[in-house]
Amino acid sequence: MAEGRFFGRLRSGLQKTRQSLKQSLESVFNRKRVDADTLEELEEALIMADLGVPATQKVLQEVDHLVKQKTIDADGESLRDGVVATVRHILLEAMPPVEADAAPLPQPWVLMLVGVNGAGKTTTLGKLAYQMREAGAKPLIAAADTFRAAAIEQAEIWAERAGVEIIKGQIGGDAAAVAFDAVRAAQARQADRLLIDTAGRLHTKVHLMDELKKMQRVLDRALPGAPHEIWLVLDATTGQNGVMQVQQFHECLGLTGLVLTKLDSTAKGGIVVQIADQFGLPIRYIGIGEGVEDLRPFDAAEFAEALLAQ
Ligand SMILES: Nc1nc2c(ncn2[C@@H]2O[C@H](COP(=O)(O)OP(=O)(O)OP(=O)(O)O)[C@@H](O)[C@H]2O)c(=O)[nH]1
Ligand SMILES: [Mg+2]
Repeated sequence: MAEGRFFGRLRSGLQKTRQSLKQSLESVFNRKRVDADTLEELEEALIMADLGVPATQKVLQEVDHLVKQKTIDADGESLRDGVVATVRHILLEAMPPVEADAAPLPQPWVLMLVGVNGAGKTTTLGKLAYQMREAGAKPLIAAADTFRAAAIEQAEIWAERAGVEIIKGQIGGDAAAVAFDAVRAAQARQADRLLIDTAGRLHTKVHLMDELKKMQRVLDRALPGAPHEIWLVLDATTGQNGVMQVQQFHECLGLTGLVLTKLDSTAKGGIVVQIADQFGLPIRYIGIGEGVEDLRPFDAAEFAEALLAQ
């Protein structure tokens, strides 16, 4: 698929966020002269856009610095450049590292997707399976959400859509046991990626979080070193509560990445900047729709541009 189409999709996916940022920032950027009032207005607009206090302060300090250094002019239009540059800089810190040594992936490479109810775990898993298969890999899906019959059916629909096989357990069964069996199945079938869907749970419920820790231990027993990645799937429309979710899931499990979903249906995409700033966690993917292709690798420059371009 052409890059242009990809970017167009990202741009239209982020339209709501862009519109809301634009509305609040436009009057700031239209100022002829930057003074204390302008900076205060900028601060308010960034907080409203869910950048959070620390990231907002960072942007303000940097912009102030640029004005004082005369790197940018003290007018609104230059201010825009300063804001874009600072936001891009913050987002760059959340870019997944480039695998320089290109070490071969463990076989199978095991990924757990975790998150609160309805965050988009199963959907993301389906999109990922599809993309991996398109790229020539052989993924296997494990439906380790044994809470609801509908959850297993939903994973089955996605497996079919993605054209990959699925391992499922019994409703009410032990999710960790499903994960264990799935590792054995992946080995037997020579699948090179194992994608494990887990049941949604509140980050505040200790016993539910303990179940994830158990799955982590059981996976390591089935295949030392597994799971190789644990990604938190985060609904970007939840705003500030998302920050708490990252904190608690990370404390409990030691996350290795984030996926931010529903960026197409929220005006609060600024939360991405806040989370990038606050946790040193790579944002692996962003979800910009419900379709099989609506999952994009996170690209800081592209994202900043799609977010703040005029
Ligand atoms: N617009 C939009 N909708 C999404 C996106 N990702 C997921 N959804 C929708 O969000 C809803 C919940 O998605 P699921 O994948 O079922 O979420 P889940 O985390 O597996 O939910 P539980 O298994 O109940 O915890 C579904 O209606 C999805 O279609 C996205 O990027 N954009
Ligand atoms: Mg699910």
